[in-house]
Amino acid sequence: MSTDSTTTDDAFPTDRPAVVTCGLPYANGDLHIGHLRGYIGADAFSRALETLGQETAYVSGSDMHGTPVAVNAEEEGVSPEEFAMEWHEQYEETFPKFNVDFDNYGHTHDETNTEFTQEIVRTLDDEGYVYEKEIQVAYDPDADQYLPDRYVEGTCPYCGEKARGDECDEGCQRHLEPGEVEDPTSTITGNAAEYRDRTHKFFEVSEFADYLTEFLDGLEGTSNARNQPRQWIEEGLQDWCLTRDMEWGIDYPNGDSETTEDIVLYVWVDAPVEYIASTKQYADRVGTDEYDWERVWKDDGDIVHVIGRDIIQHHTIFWPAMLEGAGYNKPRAVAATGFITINGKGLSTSRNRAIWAKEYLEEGFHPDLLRYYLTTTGGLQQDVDFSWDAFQEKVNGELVGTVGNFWYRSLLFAYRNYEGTPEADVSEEVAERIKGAIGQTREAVNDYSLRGIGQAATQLAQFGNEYIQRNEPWKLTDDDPEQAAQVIRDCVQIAKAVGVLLEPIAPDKAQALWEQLGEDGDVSDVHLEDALESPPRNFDEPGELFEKIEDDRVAELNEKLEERVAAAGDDDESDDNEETESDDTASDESAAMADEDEGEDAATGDLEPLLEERIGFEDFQELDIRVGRIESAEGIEGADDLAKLEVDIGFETRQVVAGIKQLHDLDELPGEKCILLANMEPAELFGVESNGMILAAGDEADLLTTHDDAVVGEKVQ
Ligand code: B3M
Ligand code: ZN
Repeated sequence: MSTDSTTTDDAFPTDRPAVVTCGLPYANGDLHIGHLRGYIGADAFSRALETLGQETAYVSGSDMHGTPVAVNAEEEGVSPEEFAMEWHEQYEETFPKFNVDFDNYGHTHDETNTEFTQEIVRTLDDEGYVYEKEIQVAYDPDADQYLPDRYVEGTCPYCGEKARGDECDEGCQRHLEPGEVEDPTSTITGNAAEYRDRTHKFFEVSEFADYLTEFLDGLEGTSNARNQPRQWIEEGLQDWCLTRDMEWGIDYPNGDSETTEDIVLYVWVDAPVEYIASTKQYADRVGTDEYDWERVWKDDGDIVHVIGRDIIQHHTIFWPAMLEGAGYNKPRAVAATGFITINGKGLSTSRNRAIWAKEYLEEGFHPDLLRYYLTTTGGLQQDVDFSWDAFQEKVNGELVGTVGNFWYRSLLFAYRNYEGTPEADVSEEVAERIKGAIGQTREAVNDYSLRGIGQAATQLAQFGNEYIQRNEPWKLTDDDPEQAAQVIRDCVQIAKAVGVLLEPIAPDKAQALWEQLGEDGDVSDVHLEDALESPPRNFDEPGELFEKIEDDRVAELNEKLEERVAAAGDDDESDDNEETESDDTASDESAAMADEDEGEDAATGDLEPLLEERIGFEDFQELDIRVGRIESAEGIEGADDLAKLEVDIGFETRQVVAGIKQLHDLDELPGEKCILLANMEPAELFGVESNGMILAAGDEADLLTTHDDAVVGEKVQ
């Protein structure tokens, strides 16, 4: 069992309508692979739900408001509306090219979203959850302008990293309230900002602490989306400033008072409301008999949010509090993905170290290859590194070598010898194996494991290859034609089943196979059980559906990427993208190894003697020791002392096995910081892979940690 979901007796498919959403892209620039991971991931998940027979809508929209759009529009010298609309239209064209098939894709500036947003804020206000407060707001005297959010930069008060006005995107990922960033400078003029008093509207998020604790206990999805917010709640929730000194955005409802005259709602108020607005637009189009949006959002529908892990706080604290306060339903799951790195380094748009959506398509690669790579390389919450080499290896190995090879050899053999599907019943062994794969998919969906969904399909193809190899039908055609027909009959069924199972991830390729089998209609409309239905008796000569990526192609792509990163200049320190992880540089404040506190002395007689032999600094540097945060901890069955931990180390989540089962309350560990030796050789203990070592002192395994602001991923030196 994966640790990714809480167990539920209410598994998918349910008899309620579901909605799957992905984070709204800011309509402010080209899309890249970091964005695509979320849209493709959510698309694959929603398709997978449908194969289970779950009624599902997949919706999203462009995020048009706020400073992310206003700042970029200003640079281009156009109005935010015109600017955002152009990008919105581009996105609408791009998504289908990656087989991202939204049931509705709207935007936050339209009437539906404006109405919903104002209605929700009005309700929160009427219910007494909103109050006014005078706060200090950054102001640029030269530009004669207030400086909300991205108009201001400074230092994060929590972790000391460089931060933007409303988010610590290079450090601890926290949301920052107006006035919180230290040493603020204006991004318009570069001048130090002044602070001025302004009255703003605040939402009493702190009132929802108990509600949110309970909500998180029942929340499905990835464990990071439960554990991080639990920690924030423990630290004490701050109320949330709902308004900004800007023109671009949605007006505060009942907005004629002096306070609300020159302010608009903060972009993070109206952005998630687009999930509701977009669902309603879909229902309006297909009819509410077909899809009951009110049941989803106001009653008991299953709401699944797929997001990047940098916006967990917005989706697990602010958003559910807003929904609860305004009388709406709550999310069933929040699945938060890790980041994408490129060749082991943080994706950076300013350094042009990214794989752009447009570029990928221009290189002529099929979208399903990237879909497969992004969904099946690593678990959902892990960071995924993209390199053209790794891409080639995965495509050539799993898609060409395993899936494509099996499809082609089975169908070709069947076509040449039987002009299609041989007349025989599927063997018991193969029917059982296919049923097993269906069960695997079902479980993977309920575990929010896209990789599991992909693996169910590829492992079945792998079985198919072994089956054909083991039975050698080419040797049987003369001596035992009946048995030869049986083997090929089985293989054709496996081929079809692999297609049905792979559809959520590689919809075009699955459809192509479907057509090669002579099937009618769309494979995206069938359910998992159809994997067991016989394919048509006759089909035409098949073609190969996957093509090997050659080495010289990869060399060429690597060169191109290197050249453009070099051209962008590697001396540029700013990582300006919200998907970016900071590079692997330890800050000055990294935790020191030695504990200088000589408090209570243990009798030295009980201590292990000090080692005589000294090591050089180089030897020490070979140890890659990192600050980590424990995301989950569970005992390993059959092992008295061992626990399996998932530890976030900034770049990725590591699974480690530690001998602490008896020594710690495992339920208490998620959220705790720890110190992890990251370049420890992987080992397997009780069949569980351990990929690192948690450092602990003494027989009681007192876990090492840091005592200040060292952030997750920082190097211990
Ligand atoms: N527009 C993009 C981001 O921060 C932001 C998402 C909104 S989701 C409601 O990833
Ligand atoms: Zn921070």
